[in-house]
Amino acid sequence: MANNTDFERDVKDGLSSNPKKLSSKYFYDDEGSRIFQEIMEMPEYYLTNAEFEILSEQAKGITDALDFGEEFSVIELGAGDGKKTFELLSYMVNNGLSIHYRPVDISAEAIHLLEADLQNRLPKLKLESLVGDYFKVLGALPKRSKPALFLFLGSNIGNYEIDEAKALMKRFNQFLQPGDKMLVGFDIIKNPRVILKAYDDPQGITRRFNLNLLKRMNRELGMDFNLDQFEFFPYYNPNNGELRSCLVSLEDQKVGEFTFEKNELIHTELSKKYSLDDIKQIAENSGFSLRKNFFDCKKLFADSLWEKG
Ligand code: AVJ
Repeated sequence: MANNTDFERDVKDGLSSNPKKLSSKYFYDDEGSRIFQEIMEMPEYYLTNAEFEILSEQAKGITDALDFGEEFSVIELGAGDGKKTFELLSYMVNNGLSIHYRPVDISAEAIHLLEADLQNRLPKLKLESLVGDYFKVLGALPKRSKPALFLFLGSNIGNYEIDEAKALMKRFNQFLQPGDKMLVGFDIIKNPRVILKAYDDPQGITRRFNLNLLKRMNRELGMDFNLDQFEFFPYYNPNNGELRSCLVSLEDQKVGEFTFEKNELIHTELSKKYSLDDIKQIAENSGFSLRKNFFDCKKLFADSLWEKG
């Protein structure tokens, strides 16, 4: 788990750099995870429904493509509420497969809710939840005698610049054993207005999600941000598929040691959108071969199945 000193150091570095930035990984304190739940329920945020459709309607296709036999583990990086994953897991369990599910998440609250819910709805599932940073948790996993499917869903990969994404997948790759597979969720390039709408929602839920980061800094780092002095601004560049979110300082102001000019930006998040070509490149660049892409009926989203090697 990211401890307070990591958080403090990253905030200091980010607010001292030019342009100013904060890492979106710090969105997900317990409150942030709750706001993200609200985002996933917004009609504009098509990503969740599209991936839900893939995992529920193509559970058989995905399971068959694994070619794993009766018993395997499913290790999910960034499990969140696990609502979509439930669809895939229940198909597997109800078809007599013996699944050991290990969800990993940074939010203890999110993962404990998920655990209670799953235990209740799928009592035959072997469940072991893991709270903390991906790599700390992966490093502590015991050696497996059965194959594993790693899940990195929901377009979490979109938070990384393309080179960082390749590096991240390379690092994940090292925790896979030969024959293991990985299912990665990508948001696909589409009509620019549809993309922007998903982040610029009229209800202001995404705005609240971003401002919660300032609230968290106030609470955990003793800072003194006035939330009314910052405006949320998401923008999309259809030339490169980058949806970026930022906070705009509405006044010249000082918060502790940091000065903000009027209209100065704090970059908070990259939510990258991909072409099918990008996906293949990332896979091949990080030690995987692409086995098959699974799409929703509108081709808004892809869950891409990769094999190590
Ligand atoms: C969880 C990183 C996939 O970038 O779409 C949703 C987070 N940010 N609305 C995304 C998010 C604003 C989301 N991911």
